[in-house]
Amino acid sequence: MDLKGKKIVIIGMGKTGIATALFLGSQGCRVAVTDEKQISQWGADFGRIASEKWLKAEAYNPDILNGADMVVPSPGVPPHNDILSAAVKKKIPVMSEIELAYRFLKKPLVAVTGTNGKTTTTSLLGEIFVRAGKKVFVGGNIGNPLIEYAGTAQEEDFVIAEISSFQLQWIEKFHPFVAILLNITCDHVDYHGSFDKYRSIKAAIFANQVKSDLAILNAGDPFQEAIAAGIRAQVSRFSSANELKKGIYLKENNLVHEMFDGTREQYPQNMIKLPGLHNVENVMAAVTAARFCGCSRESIIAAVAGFRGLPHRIEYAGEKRSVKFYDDSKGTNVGSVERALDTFSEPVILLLGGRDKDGDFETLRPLLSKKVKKIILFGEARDRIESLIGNVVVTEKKRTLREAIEGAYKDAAAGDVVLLSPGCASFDEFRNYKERGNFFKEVVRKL
Ligand code: UMA
Repeated sequence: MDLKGKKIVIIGMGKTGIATALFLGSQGCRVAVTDEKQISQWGADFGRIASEKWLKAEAYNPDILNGADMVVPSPGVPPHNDILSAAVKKKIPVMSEIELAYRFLKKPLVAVTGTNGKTTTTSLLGEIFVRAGKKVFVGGNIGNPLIEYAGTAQEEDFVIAEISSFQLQWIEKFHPFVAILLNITCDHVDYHGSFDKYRSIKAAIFANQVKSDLAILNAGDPFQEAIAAGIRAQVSRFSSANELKKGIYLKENNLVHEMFDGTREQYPQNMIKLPGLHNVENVMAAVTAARFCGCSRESIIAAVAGFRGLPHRIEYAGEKRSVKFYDDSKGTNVGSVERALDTFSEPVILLLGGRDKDGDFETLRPLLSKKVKKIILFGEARDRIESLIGNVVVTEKKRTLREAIEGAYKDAAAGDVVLLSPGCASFDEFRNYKERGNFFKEVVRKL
């Protein structure tokens, strides 16, 4: 793809926008950048490129499109954004950063998407591949944009990338060698407009695959079963509930892998140190991908056994007066709250709230009656969530997360679990879910 001399517009100057600008600058493009925020609040690295001759910062309006050959929106810029809509109307090509990166990628790509478990599965795959003696770049939505890698010498054997629905929004040829769709539950409706749209965009991860590629599907998801027939790649499924003829499933404390060549291999379930059945599914998806890419069974077992999970994902945050605290701040949608609740057999005091993403909280009702002793709602979303599920179990409202934690501790009895699994974004009180999770741990420590 020859971009020399072209005018490319980048919307959003966060991590993705800055990395994309740097890459395009190195390709000889004229790069016009803009952001809804004041220039002083652009990403920390903007200073590195601010004085480059090929870069021009422009006002945040559709005039930036004059003479543009292409637009690259940052993932957080929704499709209904004014500048993006104007670009589509003017028929200026719009390409996401992962599509642009893909055009310059020389190494096979293992891509992981799904509503929940992406980061865990992507990180675990990285550990497995390294254990198997392969050189990898691990990136994408996990924190380091793929485009950063596209500009390097690309000496690795594989690229392993976490891919979000935001990034899949503007793809055309993006084509993973192995694509994993872990699960789909309702999320990001405020961004995509509807659950159906969100689902169909997730499914686009398989759109350009060919017969020699691998698509890994969750056998427990009716939507994935419905799209399976349209997938050109070989399909392998995983299931934590049922035996499969081909694929990987859980049976009598073993992960049984029925491979394409007719051989069967087993992995002990107790190699998995992460809590919950959802993590067994994440591991099953990772095993399938790793075996397809030539990692040995032994290296997989060793890497899985050594993998202790990631911060803010049902992370043990300490114990006070025999009350255990867990930080699941990454649980920003209803599906992840479900998964977190499934993990516990103890009575749970659930802290739910933050900035609403139009989550379908009513689907939690059966699980709440079964597992939750009390709900404490906090933040901007507290009134809406109360109107949806306020009558299931004892429910109380607090203004801030701090008040919610302190209230939970006051009410908790020995043996209870206090779980922060907010089901909402953090931006009403915090910069991101990490800041919220760290705040939770800090408050718990000082209780
Ligand atoms: N902006 C605009 N107009 C808009 C929206 C945003 O100008 O309409 C500007 C903001 O003012 C800001 C910049 O765009 O300056 C931020 O861009 P961004 O939100 O796309 O954030 P990046 O820093 O580029 O980070 C993105 C991902 N963020 C989102 O998808 C929201 C990061 O995922 C990812 O790690 C990073 O690229 C590298 O690939 C974060 C995330 O929350 C962790 N992802 C969502 C999730 O996992 O649920 C999808």
